[in-house]
Amino acid sequence: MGADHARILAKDVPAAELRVICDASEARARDLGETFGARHVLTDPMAALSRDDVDAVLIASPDDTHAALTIAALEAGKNVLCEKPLAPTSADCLRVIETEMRLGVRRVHVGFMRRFDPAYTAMKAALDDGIIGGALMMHNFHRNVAAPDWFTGKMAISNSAPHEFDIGRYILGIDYISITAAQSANGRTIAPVFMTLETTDGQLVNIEVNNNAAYGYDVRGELVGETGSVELGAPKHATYNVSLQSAQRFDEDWRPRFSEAYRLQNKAWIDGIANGTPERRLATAWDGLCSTLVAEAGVSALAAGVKQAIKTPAMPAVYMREK
Ligand code: ISE
Repeated sequence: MGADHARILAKDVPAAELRVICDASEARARDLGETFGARHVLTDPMAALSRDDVDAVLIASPDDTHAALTIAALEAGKNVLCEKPLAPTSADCLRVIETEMRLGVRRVHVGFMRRFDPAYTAMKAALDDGIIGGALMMHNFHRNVAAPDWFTGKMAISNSAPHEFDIGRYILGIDYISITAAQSANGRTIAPVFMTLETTDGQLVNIEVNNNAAYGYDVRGELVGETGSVELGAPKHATYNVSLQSAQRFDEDWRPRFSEAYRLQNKAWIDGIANGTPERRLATAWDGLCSTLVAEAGVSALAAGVKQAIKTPAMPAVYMREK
């Protein structure tokens, strides 16, 4: 994912200059640096964060390093785009928020790029424009081809589902009040997880996460309103008609499926730094906290087998967006 962000920033965001690539593997960092024209290659993130010639840092390291690196970047006066989740624990998300508030800045954004996806944008516009009436339910499918060997069962909830937690909260303009979670008992290492959430406005949101779908990367959604519904479209660029069959291809993973969303998100992030006004779709550290609170409750619901309440604290004024 870091390599893909390096490519986007180097090739698709003219206002950005890719200055440093930092990776635990010097060989990989050097290869990327040469490919995308970064001037410096490092393996020590703190050395990268402290450079005077760096204004902004994109963090795409393993989830449990996100909070510490984000805090270090804030302390070094940098702007941050941190890949989701902001942190696997709400306590670490709160450490980031406390750092921003102590420094009196709001310089952290979180990589919930689906907010910039054209299909989700159309879904939100249909609701905001009153085309389907008031929102009642949202159905979500999130299917990966195969989980990497380091992926755990609860990561379906803590690593994959945060996208649905956030996009549901963003489109509906709500917070969640409860979650139930269950996993199919077919014995596979990462069997599908099914969740049902209730919102502060009385809606129901359900999410299927299947990290071993095998057939393709397939993300679907349907927003159901009082007078209609909006289904998520997926960019299918071609239909193949051969041997008495017609077929369309699935993407192998999220990078091609959400390539436009990543491009728009990263451009909005850099443009917001340049003009001093963050684009309102960019997720903040508070959005990161809200998603992780849901994920923590979801993991507890899965373990306990009973509905878990979700208690979202009042949003500090500094994170409130103008309407
Ligand atoms: C991955 O980290 C992502 O963020 C992808 O968008 C998501 O589809 C995948 O399930 C996650 O593991």
